[in-house]
Amino acid sequence: MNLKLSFFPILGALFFVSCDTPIETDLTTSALIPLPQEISATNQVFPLNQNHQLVNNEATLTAIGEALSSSWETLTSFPVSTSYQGSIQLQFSEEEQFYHPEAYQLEITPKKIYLRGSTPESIYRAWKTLEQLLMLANVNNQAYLPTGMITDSPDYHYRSAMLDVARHFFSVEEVKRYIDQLALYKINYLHLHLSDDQGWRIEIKSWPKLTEIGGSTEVGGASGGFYTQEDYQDLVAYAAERYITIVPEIDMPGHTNAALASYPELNCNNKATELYEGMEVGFSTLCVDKAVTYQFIDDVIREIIAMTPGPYFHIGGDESHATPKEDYIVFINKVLPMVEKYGKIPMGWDEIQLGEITESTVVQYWAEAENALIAKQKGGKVLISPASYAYLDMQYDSLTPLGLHWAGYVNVKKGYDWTAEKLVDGIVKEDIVGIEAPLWSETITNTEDLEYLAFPRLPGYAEIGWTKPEKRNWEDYRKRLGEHGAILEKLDINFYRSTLVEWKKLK
Ligand code: TNX
Repeated sequence: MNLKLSFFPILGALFFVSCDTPIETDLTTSALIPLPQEISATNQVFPLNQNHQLVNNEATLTAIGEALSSSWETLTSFPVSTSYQGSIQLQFSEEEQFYHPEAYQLEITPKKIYLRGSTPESIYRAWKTLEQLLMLANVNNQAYLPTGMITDSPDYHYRSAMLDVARHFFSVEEVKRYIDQLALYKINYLHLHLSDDQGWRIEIKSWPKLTEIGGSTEVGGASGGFYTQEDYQDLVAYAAERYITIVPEIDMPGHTNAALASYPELNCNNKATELYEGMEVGFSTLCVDKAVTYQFIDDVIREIIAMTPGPYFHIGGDESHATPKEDYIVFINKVLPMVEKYGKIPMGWDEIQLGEITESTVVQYWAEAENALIAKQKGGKVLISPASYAYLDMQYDSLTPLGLHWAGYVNVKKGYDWTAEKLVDGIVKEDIVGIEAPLWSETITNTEDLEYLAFPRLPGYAEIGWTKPEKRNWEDYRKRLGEHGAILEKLDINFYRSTLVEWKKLK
C-alpha cells in the first residue's frame, strides 16, 4: 500500500503521463460498486501524494472523520490532519436533493473534495464511495483522483445480507470482518440467524440452558459457541458505527431442536430431544398448545429486543413441516403481536403469510412467489431474497467446492442479472422494502469459506439494491467487478475467481 512518490503533486500526475500507465482522468469510468446514480467528469486531478487537511464542524461527524483520516492514510501513505481550512470537507446540507437520509454528493475538484449530505449516514455513504476511489487509485498505483461530481442515493432503503451463525458458529471477530466488507458495498442491514436445530447462539439470561446446552453443538460435531449479551451488543454497536442495522432472527416454531434439547418443557411430551449435528430440516417444532412456549418466546423476544435498537425482529417461520398447519397459523398469530408489543416490526420467511399479516409485517420471499403475493394482498411488505438468485450458499457451478444446490447453481452473472421488482408478477416496487442475500452455513466453517461464497457475488446484490435497474447492465458491471479483484486481493478477502470475469491482479 505505498503510493509515495518523490515528486511534487503536479509532477506526480505528470509522472504517470510519461510512464506506461495512461493517466485516467475520467471519473465516469471509475469502477465503483454499487454504481452511483449520476457521475459527471471535469477531467482534472486531485493529488494524493501530499498531506491533506480535513475540515469538519459537526460533532456528529467526528467518528466518520476519524475513520476517513485513518483509512486515507493507509491507502495513500500521506497523513490527514484536522484543521479549519483544508482540502477535504464534510458538509451537512439542507438542500432538497439530500431529502433522502442516504442521499449524498461527492465533489472532487483539483484542490478540494466535498462530501455532502443531510445526515451522518449520507456522509458515511459518500465516504465509502471516496474510499473505493482511493482503493482503485491505490491498486492502480495512481497518485491522484480524477475530478468531477457524484450525485447518489439508493434505489431501495433495505439492502441486506444474512449470516447463519447457527449451523456453524462465527465468532464476534469473524462477524465484524464481514460487517466491514458489507459496509464497503453500502449494505445497510445484517440479518443474524441466531438459532436453528443445530445451535442456539445468543445468551438469554432467563433461559440459561439455551446456550449452555443448545449452544454446544454445530453441524458436523464441533463444539459450537454463542454470543454473550455483551458480545451481541458489541456487534450491534460495531455495525451501527458503519450505519448497518442488525436484524436478529429466532427461528420458530420449526428449526428449534437446540431449544427443545435444552428445555424438556418446550416439548409436547416433556422430554428433551437429542442435540442435532446433521443437515436435515423440518423435523422439529415447539409445542404450540403449551402456555410455557409463549412465556419462553416472550422472554427471548424481550431480552433480544432490549439490546436491539433497529426496528425489526425476525421470527423465522420457515419449513415448519413438523407443525400441523392449523397449529402453525395459531402460533404465528400469537407471535407476530408479541413482537409488536415490544415495539418492533415483525419479519418472517414467506410461509408466515398463512398468519394475520398486517401493514407492518415484512414477509421475506425466499421460496414461494405465491406466498409473497398473498402477503402483499394482505397488506404486508416484501423483502426479496429468492434462493435461486440471491442465496450466497448456492454453489457457483457443479465444480465449486462449497455450498448447496437445491435451488440450482448461481454463477456470478445469474446472481447479478435480475431485478427485484420484475421477479414476481404482481409484486411491484411499492410492495418491496428491498433485497437480501442470505448465507446459510451448513457447508462453511470459517472466514475463508464464508468469503469464498460471498465474494464475488455480494457486491452484485449490493448493486441490485442500490442502483436503479435502468442504470445496470451485466457487461458494464463485469468490467467494474474485474477491477475489484485487485481490491479484494489487497484487502486479503478470499474470493472465487469466476471465469466469467476478467480479474485485475495486484501488480
Ligand atoms: C432453506 S431459506 C432454509 C435453511 C437452509 C437453507 C440452505 C430458509 C428460510 N430455510 O434452513 O439453511 O435452505 O440453503
